[in-house]
Order: sequence, then structure tokens, then C-alpha cells
Amino acid sequence: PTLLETFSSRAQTATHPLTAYLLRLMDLKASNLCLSADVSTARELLQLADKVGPSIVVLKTHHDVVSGWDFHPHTGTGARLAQLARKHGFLIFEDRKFGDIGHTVQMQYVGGSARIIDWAHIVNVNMVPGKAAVTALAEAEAKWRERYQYEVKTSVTVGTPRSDTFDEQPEESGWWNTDEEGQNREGVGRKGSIVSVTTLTQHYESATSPRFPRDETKGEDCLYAGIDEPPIERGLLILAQMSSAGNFMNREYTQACVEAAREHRRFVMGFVSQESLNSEPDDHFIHMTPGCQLPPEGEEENGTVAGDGLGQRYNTPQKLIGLCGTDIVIVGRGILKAGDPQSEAERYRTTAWKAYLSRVTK
Ligand code: 5FU
Repeated sequence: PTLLETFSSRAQTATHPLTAYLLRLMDLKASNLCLSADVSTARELLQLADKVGPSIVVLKTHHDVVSGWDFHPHTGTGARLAQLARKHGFLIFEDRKFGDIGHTVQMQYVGGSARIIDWAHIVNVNMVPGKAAVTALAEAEAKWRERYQYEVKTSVTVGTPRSDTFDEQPEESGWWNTDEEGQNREGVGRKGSIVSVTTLTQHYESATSPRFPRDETKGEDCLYAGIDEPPIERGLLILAQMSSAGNFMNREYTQACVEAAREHRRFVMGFVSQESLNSEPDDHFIHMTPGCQLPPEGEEENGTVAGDGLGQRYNTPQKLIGLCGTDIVIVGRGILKAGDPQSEAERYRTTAWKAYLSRVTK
């Protein structure tokens, strides 16, 4: 698309279902703001997500900087973030920057304690090891989705459902269950216990899944009015350019990232970059841009703001959205360090949205 095309029109042509969803969300919430929620405790993270949720379309996390992160698949921090994402209508982007051989990044994406794929709609990859990392993550996502869909569809009831005890999982909880035919089935329960797949599915639905069946009474746990559940497809952003001074991502490198993205249009949503990288008619990528701050209220804006002294460089939303043609600005300390993060997030939202509006109405 050209830089003049609106988000709602791009939602019609986006190749990736999650990108189409995100563009609709942006249009609906009049927001192209991502909060980089770099706080140090899980409690702060959840409180922040709940407060700032209405202003943002993406919440970016670094789960490994958060102390007290609860890894429980159904009631832990990821699951609770997913719940807040449904309540306010935003996507979760774990800024994990996978950067290893294909086999390792697959394990890091779906496994470990964090099970990132279960709660993060979006992750990103550092392309230094080569294109295979992208292929590997795409493969892991497809397998995960297949299993997820199988779990949602199947309703085999075996043994005694342990539904009411899931919340206080003992240490031996894990994935060791057996189904009717004696097949080993992954599930959550006490080691060696038998669990109904239905029950498992319900737990996914009620806590971890973005496809939470909407409560008739809606109440607290509902999506932003007018928007449906996001599709189950997960998305990848390729780290094509960085905001930090003296980084090694030159033009050639960035171009290789674009090529990798084109090879995986059903999985790659777009880029973390400093400018728009769409150049061919079939490029429907979305661009998220960190290194963004506004000058203090009342001060004149000239496109840049002083860096943080540790290599970070800042550009204003006006410059990034209006001139460089990126779509979403990622803001961390600009919002987090403010006296009132909630109203500061609104200031960023309105400024970034204005920059978008003037870009498309030029
Ligand atoms: F890929 C990148 C990049 O090029 N620059 C970044 O700053 C990622 N980041 C992240 O965005 C970084 O890890 C922080 O989480 C966030 C920027 O935070 P700030 O407080 O707005 O500087």
C-alpha cells in the first residue's frame, strides 16, 4: 500500500489475518500506539495493562525483565495479560528477539516455562542467524495451531475431570495425561492423572485462549465493543532496523529481512523498523517503531528528542508516522516515567493518530 492508504482500507487487503485484525482495531480505537511495558514486577505490569489498555492497540512485553512472573498456563501472568487484552482490545507482543538456530528458536517459542506462544499474539526475530529462524518459527506456529484447534474440536471425556483443582496446581503438574485409548495426550493435571480433553479445552478457553467465548452478560471480561476475538494465527515481526546508535543493520541487511518476510507472508506480519519497508504491490506489511518520544508538553517539536545516554535514540511520532511512514509507534519510558502514565498514553495516542490522519489526507 502507499503511505496514503488508510488503516481500514489496508485491513481489507492485508495478507495476514492478524494484521487485518490489528488494522481494524487501530481504526476502531483511533490508536496506533504500542506501550512498551518495561516494568519490573508482574503486579505493576498487570495494573499498567489495565490502566493504559484503552489507549493502545499493542502491549509490548519483555517477560524476562519481570520479576514474579507466574508461569501457570491458565492463571499465570501470560494468561492474565491475555484476559486484559480481550477486555480492552489489544494484542500482546513479546519482544523476545529470537536469535538462534531454527531448532532452538522453536523450543524457545513454544516451550520452557514461559510458553510464549500461548499468550503472545506477536513475537519478533533477529535475523542475524539467517532466514531459517523464520521458517522454523513458522513451522512451530503451524504445529501449535493444529494442536490447539484439535483440542478445541475434540470432546473426549475420560476419567474424572479435575476442573476445579486446576487453579492450585501442585508442583508435579505437567503434561503427562493419558486419553481413552491409552495414548499419551498433552494436558494439564497431576502427574499420571487422567484428564478430560473437554475440561482442558474449557480451561484454555477461559484463561489462555484469545478465542474466549463471550460471556452473555459480558461484564469485565469482554472485548472492546465492536471487535471480535482475534484470529488464532500468531504473527511474527522481523527486526529489520533498530533505533539504537551505531547498530549493524545496514541497507543490505534490511533488504534481506524484507525478502524473508515476502517468503512467509502468512506468518510474517511485518517489521520492527524505523521506516516503511513496503515497496512492491504485494507488500502489505505493518511497521512498528521503537525509539519514540514526545518533547515535554508545551515544548516545540522538531522531529527528535535527546537519547537516553545508553545508545537509545528518539524520534517524535510526527516524524516516524508522518515522514518515515511507519504505522505504530512503540513508547516505553516516555509514558512510564510520566507522573500520570494513563494521561500521558492518551497524549501519545492523540499525537500519533493525528500524524497518521495528516499523512493519509495529504
Ligand atoms: F528493536 C528495538 C529497537 O530497535 N529499539 C528499542 O528500543 C526494540 N527496542 C525496545 O523498545 C527496547 O527493548 C524497549 O523495550 C523499547 C523502548 O523503550 P523506551 O523506554 O521507549 O526507550
